[in-house]
Amino acid sequence: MSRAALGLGSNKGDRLANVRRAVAMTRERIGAVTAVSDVFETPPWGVAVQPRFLNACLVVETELPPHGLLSGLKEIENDMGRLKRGKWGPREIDLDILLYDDVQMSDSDLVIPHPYMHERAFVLLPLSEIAPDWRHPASGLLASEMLEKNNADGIIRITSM
Ligand code: PH2
Ligand code: MG
Ligand code: MG
Repeated sequence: MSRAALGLGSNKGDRLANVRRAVAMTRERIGAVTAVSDVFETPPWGVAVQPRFLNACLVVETELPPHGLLSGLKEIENDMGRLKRGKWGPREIDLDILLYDDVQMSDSDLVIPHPYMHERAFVLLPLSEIAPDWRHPASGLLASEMLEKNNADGIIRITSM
């Protein structure tokens, strides 16, 4: 059994319903969800001119190997009506693998840990709540320590899951 930390984001449609539905589908298809963060509204990062996101993180226990997990998450995104749009543009739901045990891997489809997690407060703030002891396998830093190096301005806690 492995443990993965996932990041969830939505900035299109009923954002809160999308995030909640994605958690339910993760539970049905991926494995036991052992921790869920609060939901935060966050300013768009990367492509700045787009609607604000709702972001959250969860921890799931799964038998799926990294690429199997990635396929399962993409199926959830597709089944929730996500269309191929530009990189970093608006989406109904985005499900990203942040951490997978202490795995470090990189190929053309998948990079673990997530290559941008250390520079995204919208990931690090919810992650620090649910995985306070989980160190980034490359840097050795906790989410809370990575968060200190980032600007969390404009991030608002909206609700619990
Ligand atoms: N996801 C992106 C690009 N920018 N900004 C915020 N605030 N939240 C996201 O989830 C997000 C983003 C690409 O996946
Ligand atoms: Mg993403
Ligand atoms: Mg993604």
